[in-house]
Amino acid sequence: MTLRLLHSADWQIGRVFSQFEPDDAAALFEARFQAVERLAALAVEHRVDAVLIAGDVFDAQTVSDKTIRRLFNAMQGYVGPWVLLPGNHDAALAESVWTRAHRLGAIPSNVLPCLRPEVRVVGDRFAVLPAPLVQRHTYGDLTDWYANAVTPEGLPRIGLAHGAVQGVLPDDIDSANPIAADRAVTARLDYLALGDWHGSKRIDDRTWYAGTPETDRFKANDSGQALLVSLAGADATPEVQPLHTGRYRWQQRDIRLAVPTDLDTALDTLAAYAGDDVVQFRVSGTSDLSGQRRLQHGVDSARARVRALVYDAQDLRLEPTEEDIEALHADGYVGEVLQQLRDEQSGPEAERARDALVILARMLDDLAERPSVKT
Ligand SMILES: [Mn+2]
Repeated sequence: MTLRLLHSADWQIGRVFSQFEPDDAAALFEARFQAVERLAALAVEHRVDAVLIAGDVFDAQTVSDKTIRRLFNAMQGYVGPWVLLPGNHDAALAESVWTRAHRLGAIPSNVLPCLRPEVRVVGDRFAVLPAPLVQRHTYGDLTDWYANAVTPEGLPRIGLAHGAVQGVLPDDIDSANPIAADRAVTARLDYLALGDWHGSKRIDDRTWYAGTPETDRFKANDSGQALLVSLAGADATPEVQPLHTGRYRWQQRDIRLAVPTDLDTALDTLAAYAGDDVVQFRVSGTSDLSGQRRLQHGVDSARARVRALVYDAQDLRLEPTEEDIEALHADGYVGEVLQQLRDEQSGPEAERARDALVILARMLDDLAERPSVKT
């Protein structure tokens, strides 16, 4: 009978998104529990034999008791086995988030945290070989023991580990924690379920990163998924199908303003963002004041529509045109200040000069709009 597993990882429950405004940060915090609820529903829908979570279930050892309890509540929709592995963020220290969860009595009987590297048979269907991190960083390969691990005859051997497959991933991964690239072969595993890399990624036929079920950073390609793994029998190659689980779409956009149509591109891009987008929007290059005004309007209106938006115009240089300055009615002393700020944008105080220029332009604008006031 086909063994079906749902492979997930890097839930990072309790993650605080302090780079965003508080209401947006709270929604992103909540979204991680909702992703677990969706995983439970998928586990039921696909009638899996177990759900495997390859580490970093919790984002930190210090998450609140309430967060711990809420996580296990979010798992209630699926009553089959959940096999949980500590990662670098929630390592199985002597005193850890796991020992606290245990003391709280929060862990249901169908949830199996694997705090020790020992074979466990799950539901008489397969043997899992967990390689829990017991500290945040290790420099030895915690999956070394797999090769000599004895598992019951006839049961699939499923590895569960958290770390960096050597020689395959770019080096900006979360932590050291090396895993040999050929581990599935050398340890005769039917499947090796990995975590730490936040996008879904195939290493070989039997070795996959699931990625995080809810994206949590801008650089995480193919995140927001879980893997449905089907093993038809002994020696069969696993069939691995990504299932969509994520809600929010994290996107980063850099637009350089050089020719007039670049501003249209920027405005069109902003206008296309929708409610579940989490956006980092950067502009650089140069703009005149009227362009800057339209851009700011586009940003403000997008900000009120999307989940979260971070706007970075640090490298945008303002070049007021003669028309801009004329429209501001800035002659005499104010006109000189304006010219000075314009020039200072290429000096050491560039950022302050640009900010001052924007503020001054806005004030002059406001004054110009009031008919009774002459500048
Ligand atoms: Mn990790």
